[in-house]
Amino acid sequence: MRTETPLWALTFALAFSLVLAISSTGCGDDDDGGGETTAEAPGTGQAGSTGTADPGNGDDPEPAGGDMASPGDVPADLPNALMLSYAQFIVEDGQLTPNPGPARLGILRRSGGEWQMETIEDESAIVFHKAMVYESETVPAGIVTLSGTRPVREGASDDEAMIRIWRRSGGEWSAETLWSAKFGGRINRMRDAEIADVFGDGRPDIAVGTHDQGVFTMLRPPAEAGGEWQIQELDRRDQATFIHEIEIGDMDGDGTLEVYATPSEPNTLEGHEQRGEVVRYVPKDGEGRTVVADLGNRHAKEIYVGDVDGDGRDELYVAVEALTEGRDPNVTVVEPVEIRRYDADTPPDQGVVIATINDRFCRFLTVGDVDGDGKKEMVAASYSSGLWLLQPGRDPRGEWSIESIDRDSSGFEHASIFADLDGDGTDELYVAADRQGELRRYVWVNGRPQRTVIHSRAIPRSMMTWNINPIPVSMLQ
Ligand SMILES: [Ca+2]
Ligand SMILES: [Ca+2]
Ligand SMILES: [Ca+2]
Ligand SMILES: [Ca+2]
Repeated sequence: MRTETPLWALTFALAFSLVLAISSTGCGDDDDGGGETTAEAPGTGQAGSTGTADPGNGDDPEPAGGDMASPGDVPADLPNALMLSYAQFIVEDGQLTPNPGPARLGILRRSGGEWQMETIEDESAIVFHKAMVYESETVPAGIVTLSGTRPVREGASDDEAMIRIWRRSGGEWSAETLWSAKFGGRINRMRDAEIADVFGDGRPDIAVGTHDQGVFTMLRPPAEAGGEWQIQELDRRDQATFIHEIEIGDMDGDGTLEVYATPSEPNTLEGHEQRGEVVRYVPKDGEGRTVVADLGNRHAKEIYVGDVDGDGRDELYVAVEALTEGRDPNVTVVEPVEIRRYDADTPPDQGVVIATINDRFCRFLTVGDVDGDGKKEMVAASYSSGLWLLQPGRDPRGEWSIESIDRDSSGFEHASIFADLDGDGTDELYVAADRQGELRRYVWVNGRPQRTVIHSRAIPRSMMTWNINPIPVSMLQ
């Protein structure tokens, strides 16, 4: 009997087979047990200031931090929690099955000296790609989720991708659907979104990119409380175009926000050449798609727009995936991951390589201030070579310094975020090390990263963490 592998299964099978190939066993404790709070010294090593990270050539690991460090000292109560967006596979009798479970949102908060995990599941989807806090003067605060579905099937009712907003009332969570859609392909995903006042009317909008079909849509909140959201589709490609990432910023400094997206060709199992680009839209000015980064025979699933170098102007960073040869598990990197920088006046083919990472891909860039000195740092979370700290040098348009934060941290997405959960003005780094089945917190003590495991699961491959975002605990009451 010939069976066709559905695309979602292929995607997840690819993801999980890669994770399987590199996975170790036996780490973690109970899935929902709140995790074990342990302090560890991550396996760090300086990669020097060459702008190149090569895990094969790093120095010997050195212990992190000093004797004064007490990294386990997370305050007993934190005013902010973390939202973890998951896809999950059903575990039966302790065994992992190939059956996807409902989309799952984990809310992890620290209260009374314990990390406590609460979960929300949505049976109408098999993945939450992201969850974000939303609030405007016309819309009460809630958690906005982006979901992806099973493949479209005749007569099925669960194959619409959805943007929903969740609120708690009387202890129960309920969702209001802001936008649900099928895009004409086999699978529907609200793949990424960002929130900002893109139209400049004082109300934050939601900019959404989809996978498949490369649809770019703006969700505009009602002008008056209780009114309807406006759904404005501003671009649509075809089934062979996936958007993985949306960013918003003002790179040209004219006071109007631009929206950036990363359309690329579909993934292939071989992982060979895959064309991609970064495009810009200016919805307020009615300006359509403009290519700002032409990545040739390569592509990116991760970009970051923001003022990292502190000169008052936003710039674009693109994590260009490697060129590789061979199939899993024998993949060779031909051209490594590059982090390229583009300013508003950079031609699309002239991005500056600020760092390279000898890995296959890097799906998360996050920016924060690890030492509270007012200057920002960037963390690149690569697929299998760990976490890297990137800092601009004297010329932020040249090569940056790059050093290892932790080599023992990996995952297909490797979702990471800087967030100041304790509100002390210094960002902590939170990382979903899916291969290790752990959620980890890093703080910098005496200039060195200190790792604490704040949650873990018994079967690392049972879940994939797509995104992490903070949420005020006051919204969870
Ligand atoms: Ca602008
Ligand atoms: Ca800047
Ligand atoms: Ca800093
Ligand atoms: Ca902090």
